Parts: sequence; C-alpha cells; structure tokens
Amino acid sequence: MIRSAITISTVPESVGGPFVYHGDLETGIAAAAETGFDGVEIFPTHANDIDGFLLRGWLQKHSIQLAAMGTGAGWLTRKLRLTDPDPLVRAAGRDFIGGIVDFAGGFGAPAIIGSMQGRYGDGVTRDQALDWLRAELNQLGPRAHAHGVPLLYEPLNRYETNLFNTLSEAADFLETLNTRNVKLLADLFHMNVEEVDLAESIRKAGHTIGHVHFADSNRRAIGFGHTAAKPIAQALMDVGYGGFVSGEIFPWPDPQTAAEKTLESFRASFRR
Ligand code: LER
Ligand code: MN
Repeated sequence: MIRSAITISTVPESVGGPFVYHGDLETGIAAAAETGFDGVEIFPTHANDIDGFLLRGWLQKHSIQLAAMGTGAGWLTRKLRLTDPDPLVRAAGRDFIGGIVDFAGGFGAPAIIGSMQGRYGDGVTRDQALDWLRAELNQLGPRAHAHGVPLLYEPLNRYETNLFNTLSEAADFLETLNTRNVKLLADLFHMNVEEVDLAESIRKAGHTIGHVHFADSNRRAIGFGHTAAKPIAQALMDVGYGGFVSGEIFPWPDPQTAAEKTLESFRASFRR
C-alpha cells in the first residue's frame, strides 16, 4: 500500500530548505498526524540528537509511522560527504550516515543518502568518486539490511551533484554494488529538471524505487506547480510501489497549507 508522509526538520541551518515542519519534533509529529499523514520523514541534526524513547512514544501516541530519515545535515552543517578526497572526512560521513541507518532502522525506516553523496572535481576524477561511493554503499547497504530496511540513494539534479542525475543511470550504478539492498529515491523535483518523462522513468526503474519525494516542479506542494501528478502516481501503482510518498517541499505559502495541499494531491493522485 502506498502511504503518505511529510517532512520535519530539526536542523536550524535548513530553514529555507524543502522541509514542511521545522523545529520541535513532537509539534511536527502532532501536526502531521492531525493533518492525516501516514508517516513523517525526519531530517535530524545527528542520530544522537533524537531521544529514541521519546520519539517512539510520540509516534505511538499520534498513531503515525517513521517513513524515513535524511542524512543531509552531515553535509549542511559539517561539510561531510562520501566522495571527499580526505579519507577522514569520508569516514566521518560514513559514521554520520551509519548512525542514522541504525537509528531509523530501529523504527523499521530507511536512511536517505542525498547531499552526502558529494560530487567529483577539484582533483578527484569521476571514476575515483564513484569507487569511493561504491565502497561506502557496499558497507552501509548491509548495515541497513541488518535492520530489515533498504538504504536509499537519491539522484539529485545537476546543480546539486555531478554523479548521477537520473533514475536510470543511478539504477545502472546500483547494479555494480555487491549489495542489492540500496534502493532509489525518486524525487519528483529533481526528476522534473533531469528526466524526459517522469512516469516513463518510474516505469523503467520499477522495483528499484524504495522511496518517493512528492514535490512539484517548483518544489512547492504538488498542485502548486506544473507537474502532472496523475500519470506519475499511475506509474508508481503500475510498478507495484508500496512505500511512502513524502512531501519534501518548501513550506509555501505556510507549513500547514503546504501539508494540506500535499495530502489533498496525494489522495487525488493515488485514488484508483
Ligand atoms: C534531499 O532529499 C534532496 O532532495 C536534496 O535536494 C537535498 O536537499
Ligand atoms: Mn529529495
């Protein structure tokens, strides 16, 4: 069953970014549940900054699931990335992501590698960067598997990474890993920049898709831009997608309106 989710960030530096609720986690969870979402996607400062006991209680109290956790704060606040030329930075990036893999895994939720993939250039060749990324995913994929969850790898648009920008090239790269536990995150905002036909790309990627970021062409809630959501939703249903569709969007015009528009569009798009 395809489920809805909405983003909550606890990272002060991410204000202005594509997260609907910001700040206090319990307040965000309560608002998401009250709005009617099935899950929340959390963007934390660090795995250790969230009290798992409290989080479990809030999720239970509000009858909502943890959909996924982002790792981008490692890049945003500390400039960690898996393809940095400095082995200490790569190791710190692996530790940062690993902590979130384990924390989220305890809740049956996957961690997302988006910004933490980094990029090649500045003396690092593309092949070198991909070798480093492959080595890290080969470690982190099985680590997620130990919790019974996938690890999510997210192709980003060309302005955010030069490694992989489309689902199909990322899917080909995942084929070169020793682990089958790394799945794709299809972010409709990035796809709008890079793909020729979003629905067709989803059909081709098929069961390699493990998570979806539900964002319109302008990164506002679906319905506030020009992306046609219905053919995309139909493609996800046709390939048997059974994960979360999560609003990683700007809180425009305000968080609650963005959340409500996301859920309204989710229901309209995925109703058969
Ligand atoms: C993360 O999910 C993402 O989409 C990137 O653009 C980082 O914000
Ligand atoms: Mn995304």
